[in-house]
Amino acid sequence: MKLAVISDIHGNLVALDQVLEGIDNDMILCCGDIVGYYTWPNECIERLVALKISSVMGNHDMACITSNTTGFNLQALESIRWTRKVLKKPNYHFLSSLKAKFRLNIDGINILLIHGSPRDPLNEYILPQTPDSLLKSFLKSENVDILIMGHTHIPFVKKFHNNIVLNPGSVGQPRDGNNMSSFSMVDTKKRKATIHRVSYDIDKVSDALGKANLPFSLGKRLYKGQ
Ligand SMILES: [Mn+2]
Repeated sequence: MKLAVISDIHGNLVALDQVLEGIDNDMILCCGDIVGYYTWPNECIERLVALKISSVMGNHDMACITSNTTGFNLQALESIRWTRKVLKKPNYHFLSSLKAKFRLNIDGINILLIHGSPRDPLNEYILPQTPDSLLKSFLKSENVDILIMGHTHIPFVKKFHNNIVLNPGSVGQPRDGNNMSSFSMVDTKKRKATIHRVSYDIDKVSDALGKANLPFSLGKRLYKGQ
């Protein structure tokens, strides 16, 4: 089966729609952080619901439903406050229903989806430079063939024999110096994962921040891919 994996949308509907336009895969999965930062949290959730995209819970999704913003910077905090004000009730319930881990089996292959890491599903950052030994220990302890994590907004694919550990990068706020939206395609039969990038209208997202009275800096970082 051909899967598409998206993550860290952060209420950036312009980016999400651009990414979805390029996806005709059998199934789409999401690694969390659907909301926070940008101005279309309701619309992003509604897209996921309409397209039956399964998602796990991200730390921003959790902050939005609990209002616990421990560890958040000022911009993230302001944005969570704003999101809580505009979020519609059914969408609040949707976020509340998200699980920390999502397991599925496709073509006999065990796949695990998490926002952070297996040992800290919401908050641990697993980066491209994280030692392979740790990634391999996660594959073993979780008994999975393909482990997919988000949270860092930095894409990578690592292959260990037939197993894959990957981060699809971020749809709504890439942070690897490339301002194009990032997502991944996974071919479970061929055991192959690839990263894809698409550009979108950043001006539109930046302009909407001003109208919502959200920090200008959230738009600035989009142009830099930071
Ligand atoms: Mn995030």
